[in-house]
Amino acid sequence: MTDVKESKEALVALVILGKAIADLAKDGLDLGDAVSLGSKLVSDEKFRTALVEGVKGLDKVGPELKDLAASEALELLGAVYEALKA
Ligand SMILES: [Ca+2]
Ligand SMILES: [Ca+2]
Repeated sequence: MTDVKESKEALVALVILGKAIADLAKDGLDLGDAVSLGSKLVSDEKFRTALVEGVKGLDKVGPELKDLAASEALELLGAVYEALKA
């Protein structure tokens, strides 16, 4: 019996990272954006924690998704939606 904790954290981290990069890329990507992302990692604890949690336990994502129940799929979708909205 597994849950979807690690899958959820990994998905949320992807969404958060994607959003941050999309934001930086709005005016084109340059070296300054890499610096901005680095300083966001240092200064934004929530951002950093989300990414760290997303990477931790990545090995459990496969098994979690293997026996994904419908309710768990919904839970993942909900988490992605919340992360997109935030
Ligand atoms: Ca930019
Ligand atoms: Ca995790």
